[in-house]
Amino acid sequence: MISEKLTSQQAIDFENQYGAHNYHPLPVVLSRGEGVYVWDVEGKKYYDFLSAYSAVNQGHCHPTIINALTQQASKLTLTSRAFYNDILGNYEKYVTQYFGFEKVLPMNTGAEAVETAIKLCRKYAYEKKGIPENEAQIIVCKNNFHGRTTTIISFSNDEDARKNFGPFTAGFIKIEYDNLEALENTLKTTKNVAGFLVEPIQGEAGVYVPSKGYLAKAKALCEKYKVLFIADEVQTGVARTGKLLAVNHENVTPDILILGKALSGGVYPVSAVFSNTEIMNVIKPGQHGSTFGGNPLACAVAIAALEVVRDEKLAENSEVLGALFRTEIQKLVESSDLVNSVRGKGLLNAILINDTEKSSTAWDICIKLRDNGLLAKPTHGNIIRFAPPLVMNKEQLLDCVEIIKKTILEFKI
Ligand code: IF1
Repeated sequence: MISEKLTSQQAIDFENQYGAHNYHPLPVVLSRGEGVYVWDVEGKKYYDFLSAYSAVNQGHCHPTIINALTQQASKLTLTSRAFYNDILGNYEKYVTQYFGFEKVLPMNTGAEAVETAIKLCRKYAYEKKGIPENEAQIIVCKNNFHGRTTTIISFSNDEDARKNFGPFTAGFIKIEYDNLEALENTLKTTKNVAGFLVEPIQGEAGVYVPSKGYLAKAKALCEKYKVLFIADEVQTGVARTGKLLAVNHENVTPDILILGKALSGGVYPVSAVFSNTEIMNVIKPGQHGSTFGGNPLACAVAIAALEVVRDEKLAENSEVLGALFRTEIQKLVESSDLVNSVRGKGLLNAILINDTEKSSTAWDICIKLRDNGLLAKPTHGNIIRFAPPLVMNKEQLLDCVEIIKKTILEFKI
């Protein structure tokens, strides 16, 4: 047990000296979380307006989820899939019925689930559609973010994510996001297309909400050309956008659904790939897996996390408070020339700062937001993502709106 209590600066120095420098965190050192709040080591309280990139939808340390964790942790944490256990089957039944799919393949991180979906899509294409082996193509969107493994960055166009990590995996075609003509042209002219992998809202790219009907029409095109529609809802799923899944806004049922992050409420790494029996059964014993995939602790935590989403009506709350947030911030857009626009769905929102991507303005604003008691972080230079836990109430949201307005109106470039 590490007993030494560090000051913020000591904690930062230790991370600098002993940790890889693969992040540039906002200078704040957190030591406690509860609901919509986090506290730093000096005891200062903040609203968490990032929710660990939408993993903590249920709020920090939700008692129902923590209780499930501690109960299971003292009973059975990991059996591996070499043996059965008394909770995985229960979980698989619960979670497939919860999201409306026939089968689930449990993994741990979002990237692992995306990799799993890619493998599933390719294998289905070879074994059920007769695409020649190693010729499968998967259509993806420019400015996508699906994780950081070598295959996933192979189809990224973010140079920071790719540089000097090659050689890359073949078999991916990039098209414009929210462009149905580009999708149809590619489907018409490209041989061996196995699937279309898409984020219902592009989170990392800057919370790009596609045109109304895009997802439904894209799914229809996939049906027409017999390719699998794969929805990556790692960030948009689990009530974040005001529905249980972002695809629910358009009544779209993906052929393959990818979840992660808030599937566990941020308490434990839990991800999952959902599909129907025909697709999922192309994977036979020994062809895919992971030591921790579907472990008892993950199952217990995920069931509790999903019960919280349902019992506390988090999707409905996200819808209502998200609309209120955008309405209030729109007033700021009209009264400040520092904020160009606000966009989002449910409680996944972002503001566009009136400065270049290369400027430090968005970062500097986040430093001031921190000083004023609200934690958020820019994505791509001049965009600040706002994604509080979905357990936030109206009073807290309006308090946060006031902090944001005050910070922006007082900000001097
Ligand atoms: C980081 C970004 C967000 C995701 C979607 C798969 C994954 C993610 C749509 C992979 C993960 C995380 C990764 C984290 C920060 C965060 C992020 F900024 F990186 F892009 F949310 F926008 N699909 N997103 O958003 O899931 O393997 O991380 O569990 O890498 O810094 P993971």
